[in-house]
Amino acid sequence: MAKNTRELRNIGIIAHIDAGKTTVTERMLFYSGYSHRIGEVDKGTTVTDYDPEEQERGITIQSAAVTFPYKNIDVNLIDTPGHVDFTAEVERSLRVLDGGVVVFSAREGVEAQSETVWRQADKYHVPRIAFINKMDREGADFGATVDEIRQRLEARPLVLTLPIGVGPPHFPDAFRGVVDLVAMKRLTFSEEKGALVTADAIPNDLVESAQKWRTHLLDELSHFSDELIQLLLDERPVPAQLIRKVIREATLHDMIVPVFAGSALDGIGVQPVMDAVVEYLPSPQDMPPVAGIDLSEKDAPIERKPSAAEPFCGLVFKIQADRHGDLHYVRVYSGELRAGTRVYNPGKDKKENVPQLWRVQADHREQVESVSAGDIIGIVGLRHSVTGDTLCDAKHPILLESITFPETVISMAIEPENSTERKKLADVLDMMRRQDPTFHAAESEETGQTLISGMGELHLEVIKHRLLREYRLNVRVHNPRVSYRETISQQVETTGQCHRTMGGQTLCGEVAIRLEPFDAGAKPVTVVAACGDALPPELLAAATETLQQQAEGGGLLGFPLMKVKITVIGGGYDAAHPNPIAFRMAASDAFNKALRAAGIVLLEPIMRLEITTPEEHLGDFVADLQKRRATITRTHNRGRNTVIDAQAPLAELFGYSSAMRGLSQGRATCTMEPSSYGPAPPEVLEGFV
Ligand SMILES: Nc1nc2c(ncn2[C@@H]2O[C@H](COP(=O)(O)OP(=O)(O)OP(=O)(O)O)[C@@H](O)[C@H]2O)c(=O)[nH]1
Ligand SMILES: [Mg+2]
Repeated sequence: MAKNTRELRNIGIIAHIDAGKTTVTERMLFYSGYSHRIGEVDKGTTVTDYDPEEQERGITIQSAAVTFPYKNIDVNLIDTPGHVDFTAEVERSLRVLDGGVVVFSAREGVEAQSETVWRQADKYHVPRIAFINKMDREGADFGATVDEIRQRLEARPLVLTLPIGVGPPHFPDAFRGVVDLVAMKRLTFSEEKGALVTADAIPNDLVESAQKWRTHLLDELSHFSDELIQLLLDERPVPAQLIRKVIREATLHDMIVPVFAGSALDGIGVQPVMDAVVEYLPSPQDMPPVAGIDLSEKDAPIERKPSAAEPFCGLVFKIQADRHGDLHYVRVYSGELRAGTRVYNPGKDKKENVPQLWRVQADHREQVESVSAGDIIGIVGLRHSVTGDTLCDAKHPILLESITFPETVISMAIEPENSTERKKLADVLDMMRRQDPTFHAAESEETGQTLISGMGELHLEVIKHRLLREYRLNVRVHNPRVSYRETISQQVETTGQCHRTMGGQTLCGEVAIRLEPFDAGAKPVTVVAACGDALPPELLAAATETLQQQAEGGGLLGFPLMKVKITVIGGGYDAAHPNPIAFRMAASDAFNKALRAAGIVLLEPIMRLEITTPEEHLGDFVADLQKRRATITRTHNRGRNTVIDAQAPLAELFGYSSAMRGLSQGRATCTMEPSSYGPAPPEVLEGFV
């Protein structure tokens, strides 16, 4: 356990799919002494890709946490998936981590998904370092990748290790080591998988280029330190210690991105990245206080410093279910958390027991008694809390901002064979839903089918496999289709009434609402009140709660509503017998009338596509995209390839990967990610009404 939060790093490894995150993680675990055997993604033997589905596919699906010691520092590391269908794993990891290692493939450079994860890290202000991997591949280009980091990601890359050679071992000038531009030494990596680092003099033929890069490094750093400028002006030597101090400061403030070169597969250049994690990425104590709202003080803003002396608060960012029960991963922001105590979940207004704390090591865990501010821990035994919930000291309540996840875009119907299977299916889906906030499942009483929804074809395919193979359920699985949404075409105002006698009691109430298109809220449906003091608070609360529930129940076609706002603008009640039930009925009546009057707009998911193809296939791609109702936003050249940026409805993109391979004889690549929801063509709407 960490003795002091200065001696802790919480970092994530993020990147485009296949850039080498899991391989880098595996090397780090080996060099730190955490594992004694080195695993390979291609053999399904890595620590963090421990799930059979991951081992079979050779990709990471769920983020995995490991803690390893390195140079007296405890590193909590999360290896995230690169595939866009699992982007929620990246989002929630970045929300709770203090620093990131972004991996690039020197052959492919900055790819579409590299850009997405970079922007996610920007959103959470996560300081990061970059590792340009796969320098051993033919066609690897370190300089071009650094330029792309500068241009495409609008970052300020600062090269700290320079590759020596490029390409596979049998090449005459194979990639074989790096020049450390801070210490001005050559580093070579020998013994098992490069575990032994040797630093010696830079060979003569490299001195000139190393000097050039070093000068550039010092120039860049001089923007951040007067002391360094002075030494440069006086033409005095700049001590490595000062360079490291300035790099650290500038990295912590997100002003620069230190860049390293290497090949994780061959074990070259990874230890300098580990040193940089320790040296340049923030400890929890370097982080600003976490901000939340004080529920006991009329929602006033409040902060908690990353100190054990403060009252406890933390955020649940992930739930993993297995045979031992749910494991809730919590980032502790302040105070101390002890096993056997009680905490408060302010969002749900529930007390929770914390029976056990576990430090999670990929697929195995160790029990601990307590953890302090800055740490990441697993709790077994929470009953009410879900991902995004705050946990805190009941006497000092604070509510932290939750984590938002994207809307699902694709659905698939599944039918259990019989009622025993139906019950089993419901339990399994319930567990999957707890673990994965981007997975939804809803049972339709009419059809007896269960509709599951997720982020993409791969996401649903993995779920389908789990149901059939891991849980051995007897279910029939239909083909995937897109997830539609509904919105409204115009603003309307309606009044709903309730005049009834029930059990001898007269229920009287009237609620006036405005229903309008609204595209600014973080939530799909926003419900607010704007009727001054016209209604007593308990009646108003009854009306707004009903409206929220009604809206969540879906629109006229039964699809979830989005981009709408409902405002309670007035109402009337019997002052002698104010009755919330009457108000609920009146609100529901107003909502139904409004929905009918406002007109249906059916929305379909639109994807952002980036296709990289050799130029000669450009025409075929453009013609094919036009048939798919796509809008091409840009085409431009990158290296020898042409890149097409486009937007197209997901409904037209099923099986696109194989169509794309056909169009280019397997030479093009494509990434797609959900971008927005747009109006579906009239014939699709007609099919539903
Ligand atoms: N030549 C070469 N191959 C590498 C290197 N690093 C990783 N690979 C290979 O690239 C493939 C992907 O590596 P992973 O480590 O699984 O990549 P990842 O970023 O974790 O992938 P996802 O988790 O699926 O996004 C595997 O076949 C690795 O063996 C490298 O430095 N050089
Ligand atoms: Mg991986």
